[in-house]
Amino acid sequence: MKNLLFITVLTFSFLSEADYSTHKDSQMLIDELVNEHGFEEAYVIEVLQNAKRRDEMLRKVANPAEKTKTWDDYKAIFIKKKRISDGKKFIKENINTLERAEAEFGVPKEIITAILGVETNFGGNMGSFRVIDSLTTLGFDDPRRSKFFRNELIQFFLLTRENDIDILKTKGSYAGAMGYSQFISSSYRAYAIDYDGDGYVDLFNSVEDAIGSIANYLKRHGWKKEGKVVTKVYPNNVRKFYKPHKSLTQFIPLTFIEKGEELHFIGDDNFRAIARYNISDVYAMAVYYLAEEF
Ligand SMILES: [Ca+2]
Repeated sequence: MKNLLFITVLTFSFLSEADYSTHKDSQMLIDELVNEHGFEEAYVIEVLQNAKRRDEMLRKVANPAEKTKTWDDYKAIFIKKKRISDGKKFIKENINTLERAEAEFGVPKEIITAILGVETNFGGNMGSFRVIDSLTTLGFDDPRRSKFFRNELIQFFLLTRENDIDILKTKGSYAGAMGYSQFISSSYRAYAIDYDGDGYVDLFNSVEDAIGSIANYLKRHGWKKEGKVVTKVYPNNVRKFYKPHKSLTQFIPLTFIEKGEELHFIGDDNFRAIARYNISDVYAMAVYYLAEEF
């Protein structure tokens, strides 16, 4: 009897600690979902009760690969023989959809494919964390970006309602990015499109929807059809040696240390568009390098 009571108390304290419906900041979120978006209060509370705090997400979000790895290390992860051959295969298998997206949005099939390669290995790894756990953990307990993630949590409630997906079962990256193209909830709602014509936007099961959505995302973030991603330049008089194309509005000096050598580039509108996908220069550069391999 004594033991049983002990176990009960332990379980209770574990649950109450992990229960996001009673977190000090939860009432604000519940009020917003109920008053502004018309959710049932009991539903929101039940979802938050079922969300679990995962401390590893707090650690991961504080130390993303883009920040902790050198360019050489980062490049070695993404520019690999296997990923290059998988990408070439992907292009062959999806050539019609890729060419349709290229014609409609002006984004080359190689760039769309490279993003899919870097994000999920062409759908092979879409993330194994429950999105509800990521977004509650980061939204309530991340010291730096809780406001951003709490907004994503609201967007996730809306997305799951609109698309009729299970809020407790949906999986994604540690930061709540989902599907083939790893869209966070706000991007999913704003930029994902139906591209296989079934009338439903499905980044989890439709490669075609993912291809169209990536192209749409890049176009909406400034991709220029005839533009460049980067131009290699030499350190002195960068501006003098660089001949910008007509539509250039961005001029982003970039330096990458590659095997001990300093390389200089000017990033263009299209570099900026890729970097909007994942706010990081090394990410955009890896996508560019991988696309060049196709
Ligand atoms: Ca669809």
